[in-house]
Amino acid sequence: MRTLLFWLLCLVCLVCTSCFLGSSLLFLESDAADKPNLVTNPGFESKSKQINQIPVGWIINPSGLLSQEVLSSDPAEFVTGTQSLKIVHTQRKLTLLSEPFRIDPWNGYYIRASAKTTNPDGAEIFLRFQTYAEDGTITNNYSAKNTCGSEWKRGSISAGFINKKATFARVLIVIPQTNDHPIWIDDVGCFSVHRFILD
Ligand SMILES: [Ca+2]
Repeated sequence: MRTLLFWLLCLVCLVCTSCFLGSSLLFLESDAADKPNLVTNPGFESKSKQINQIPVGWIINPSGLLSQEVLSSDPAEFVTGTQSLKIVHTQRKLTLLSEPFRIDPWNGYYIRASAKTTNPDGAEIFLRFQTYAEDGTITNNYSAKNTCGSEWKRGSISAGFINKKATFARVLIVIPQTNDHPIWIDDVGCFSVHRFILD
């Protein structure tokens, strides 16, 4: 009877621990300090001055928007470096996708991006962290909403318990229709901040 009680207690503890870990995963900006940023050109500093040239290290979807004047570098607004990416005059939602980078599914990742807008109603930016198996199949899709306004606002994702088939990932930033109210994006990042097993 005592043995049964012991194992029942162990089971309860295990379930509680799993629930706790699963619901309390929260990485902070301080966890990313001194860690390498896995995103190429995260501050949109490497970019031609020409309007509509996609920043180095990023692609845009749908690519048809390239024919419109929607993207530019803005040296008047930035969080890091000397410029940010300015998006304006979009008639529909668009997504910025970072270049893919290698990940380890046993690690935990902190993902961030800052945004602002002149829209008096604010703008809802969606930050996503998408992981993929070697064949390109999506294995995980983390998402967080960043409702930004006239001041720079940072949104973040704490990602862990990644599907063990995942080998690489991208950061995605989903921009709503802007019309005449620009949205600025800067200071993107993805950092490996935790290890779930002992090496
Ligand atoms: Ca910048």
